[in-house]
This record gives sequence, C-alpha cells and structure tokens, in this order.
Amino acid sequence: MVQGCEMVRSAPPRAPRVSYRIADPSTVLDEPGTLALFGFGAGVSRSDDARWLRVALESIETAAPLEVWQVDGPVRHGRHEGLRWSAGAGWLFAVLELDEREHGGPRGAAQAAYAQLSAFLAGRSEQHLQRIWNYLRAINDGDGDAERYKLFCEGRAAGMGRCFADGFPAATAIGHHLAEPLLQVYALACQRPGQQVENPRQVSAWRYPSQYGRTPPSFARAMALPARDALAISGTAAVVGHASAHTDNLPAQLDETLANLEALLARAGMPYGFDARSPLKAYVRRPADALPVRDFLQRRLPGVPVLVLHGDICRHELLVEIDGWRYA
Ligand code: 3EB
Repeated sequence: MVQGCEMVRSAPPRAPRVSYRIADPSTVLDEPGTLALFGFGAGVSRSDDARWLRVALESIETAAPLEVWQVDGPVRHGRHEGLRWSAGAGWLFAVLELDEREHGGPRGAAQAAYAQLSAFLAGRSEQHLQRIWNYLRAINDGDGDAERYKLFCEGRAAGMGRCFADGFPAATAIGHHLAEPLLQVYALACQRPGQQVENPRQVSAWRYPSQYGRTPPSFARAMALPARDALAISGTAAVVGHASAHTDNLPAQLDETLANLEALLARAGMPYGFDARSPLKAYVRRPADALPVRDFLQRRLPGVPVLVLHGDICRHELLVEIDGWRYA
C-alpha cells in the first residue's frame, strides 16, 4: 500500500451550541468553550473581551437574554488590525465594526470589511466561512440602485475575494437604528467546508433579477455545518420565487416565512419543525409588530427559543425576517 502524503483527516468538528441565556456576561466568558457572546441593544454592558459583541439591534424584551456560542475545547482570542477573533475546537469567530464615514459610505465599508475578513481567513486553518451576519444603519434609505442595501451588496461582492471560494455562506443583512453609520459584520468559520442548501420555493439570491440591484446578494439560503449536525439558516422572509409576497400583511408574511423555513429543513434533510434546541431570531421592522410576531411564533413553534429584535428588512415591503439554527 502506498503511504500517501494526505494528512490524516479527523472527524469534522461538532457544531457550536447556540443558546439564549439570562446571565452575567463575565460569568459566561469565564466558562470554558465560550467562542462568542452577544448582547442586544444600547443597554448592555461594555467589555474589552474580543468575544463580546454589542449588537446594534434592540430586543423587545425588557431583560433581553445573551446569545452564547460554545465549542468543545479551549478558546483563544485576539485582535488583528481592527478585527476581533476567537478560535477553538476547529471553529473561528470573527467580528468587524466599521464606521462608514471612514470608507465613503456603505459600499466602501462593506468592501473594506469583506476584504479584511477575507485576508484574515486566508491565514487561518479555519478558513471555510459558514455563516455571516451584517447590520447596517438605515438599510432602505436611498432610491433605486442607490438604496443603501444595494450599495452594501456591491461592496460585499467587491470585497469578498477568496473567502467565498467554497460558494457563498449563509447570511443575514438587517438595518439598525443607531445614529452612527456603524457596519457590524460577524462570522463563523470552520476548518472544514460546510454544504450550501438552497430553497426550492425561492430563486437563489445570487440569481435575483436586476430589479433588486445591479449586484445580486451573495448568500446561500442555509449552510449544513461540516459534521452535518446543524443547519445554519439565513435570514428568511416572505420571498417566493424572487418576489416579495403579501405586502403589508404581517400574518400572511409570517405564514409564508414558516413555509420557506420548512422547505429549507426538508431540503437539508433535517427533522421536521423546530425544537427547544433550535434558537431563532425574528427581526421586525415596526416595533408594534413585535408582540404579534412573538405570539405567532409561540403558537406555531411552541417551546422554540425566539429572540425578537427591532430591525429593518432589506426590502421595504417586508415586515419580518427569521433566521436561526436547526440541530439534527
Ligand atoms: C431575501 O430573501 C431577503 O443580503 O445577506 C436575507 C438574508 C436577505 C440575507 C443578505 C438578504 C440577505 O432576499 C433578504
């Protein structure tokens, strides 16, 4: 038998566990295996720990939980030219926060963020991007191709470079309401590639016609993580084919969004429905929709952890978007 030079391949790393917890941030950061920790809105505390991110979206809960990502081994963390990162057990978390004013607007900021992330990943063993979140201010401002979301899509495509060699990651892009034009981009990458999953009810985003922007959005509908033990689900809304459905009709948009989520689970070979280990986030454009959305989800997905956040969806006619995780 020829002894090849191929490296011995161990099993792909087990998916990070994602959960919502009411806890003290420093206690969670001290737990072994904490890869990343998120607080939501202006009220949360500050920390210099590279794994801590204050997300620029307000929660509708008065005492919002933290979101915790934990892996099966020790975690190291650091900083690299404005990027913050942590790594352990085959996984990498990276976050960038850019001021658009230093990059000439949303296009330049997105391009800089994706170029920096791409360059950083290229030097890491965990270079397979699985999942990415993007939060930018006033996402629907501007008309036609000058809408800020569309400029963001152009900059993202220009900056992404090699980190998309495996195909696009699963993603979310949501508008925040801070006064400052802050672009937050954070990502989960792994030593091994995942598998993109598309939705049979929807046109793939990168094939959207040009009415949605000169540069189509670059994301996959979901990513099956390398060990096939979890599905990372992109922001999912009432989009059927490439069209927005049920303009201004919240209950109908919620029904359509759930149908899209169920179709995605089926295509990925995941068990039907969601459970207590499958945390979801619902982003609502109008604060008054937050309680109806939470009630709808409690009724239709009983026992599923849901965090409802105030955020604008990238098409002005969409009122709600849902993303999250499904564990096998
Ligand atoms: C959609 O289906 C809704 O630009 O990264 C969802 C998830 C949406 C991610 C992105 C956009 C993005 O087209 C919008």
